Amino acid sequence: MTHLLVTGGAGFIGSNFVHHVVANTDDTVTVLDKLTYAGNRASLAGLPEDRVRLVVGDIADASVVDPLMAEADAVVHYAAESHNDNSLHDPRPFLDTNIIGTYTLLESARRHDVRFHHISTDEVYGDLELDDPARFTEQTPYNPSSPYSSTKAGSDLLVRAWVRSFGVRATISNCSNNYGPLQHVEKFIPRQITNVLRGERPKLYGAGQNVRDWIHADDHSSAVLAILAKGEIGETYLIGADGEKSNRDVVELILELTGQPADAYDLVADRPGHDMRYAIDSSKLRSSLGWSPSYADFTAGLAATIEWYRANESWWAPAKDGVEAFYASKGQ
Ligand code: NAD
Ligand code: TDX
Repeated sequence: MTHLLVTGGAGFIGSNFVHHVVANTDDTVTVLDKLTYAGNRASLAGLPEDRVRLVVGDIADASVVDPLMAEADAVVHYAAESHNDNSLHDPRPFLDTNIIGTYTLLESARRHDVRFHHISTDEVYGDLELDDPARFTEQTPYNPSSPYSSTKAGSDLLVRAWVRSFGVRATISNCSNNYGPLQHVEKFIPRQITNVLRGERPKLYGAGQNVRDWIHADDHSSAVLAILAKGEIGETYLIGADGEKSNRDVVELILELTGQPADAYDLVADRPGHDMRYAIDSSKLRSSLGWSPSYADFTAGLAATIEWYRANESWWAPAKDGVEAFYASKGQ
């Protein structure tokens, strides 16, 4: 049995990971989460108390991190400021959490010689043109566009340096866009689902042509467990499920699955610096660690996600009005 320290485990992907760990392993988990606007205690509701403990605190505070690191066999580091639109409005928290927070965790893992897995994003590679046959690989040069993605790129480079300079036993994964239950309504898919559920129209940035490569959060979790179990120290693994779709196609599918006309959406102001396309080549993860995704059917996964939001309005409703007021102030 392993004891995991999961940072950001009350957020979207972190909480999905904790549920996945409880369902699929004997491991115990301490979640360290600051419960920012994006963290939600309710996302961990129903998990067994003898296996999952929540500690509310900041990853940038060494006095909080150190005792938790000392008792862990491994740390899985999800905590981050994660939303591009927020990073364009106020970049500072992204530097504090994504850079200083990751540095604080690395120093603690170094002191206690704890295995470290760093969760990152494909956005560190910048973007691709729509007609480019290329996909991102582990060899693609870093070229981040936004304050968010540049702080994630910086955090990845810190991890690499701590492996090489100090022998920290770390791996990194860079995953594509996640969807599934428990995602904050500020993000694209939950925003559009909850708009439709409230009788509002989905909002597409620009012309809606931008492409994202979708993976179900549960498949992200199984990939992370595979890397923890079998990944090679110092290596980076790209995680993706061959799920490229334009934003317009995703909105039209949400409208179809909810019985709305296919054109019942609004085009709104584009995101400044909006990355055009992300696409992941996950061959290394598949061939070297034998991982493959379980959610092959995006339409079925999206339909189940819509049903989750329909059944869990009390989870998302408190955040919805504030998020929409923020977007309205930007013409989005
Ligand atoms: P999220 O915003 O839903 O959750 C982030 C969590 O971190 C929240 O619970 C928040 O309270 C917590 N947190 C923030 N600052 C903290 C701090 N200083 N100390 C402790 N906890 C803090 O984010 P998410 O979408 O679940 O993303 C999780 C991770 O996965 C991030 O590192 C992100 O870069 C990465 N990632 C996300 C995606 C995606 O599609 N959402 C894709 C690839 C990688
Ligand atoms: O209302 C919207 N309308 C819209 O067209 C919103 C909120 C978004 N969009 C577009 C912007 C993107 O092209 O949808 C796409 C997805 O947007 P986000 O959900 O904000 O995700 P993205 O910017 O692609 O970043 C996500 O994937 C990579 C996560 O938020 C990051 O944390 C992760 O690193």
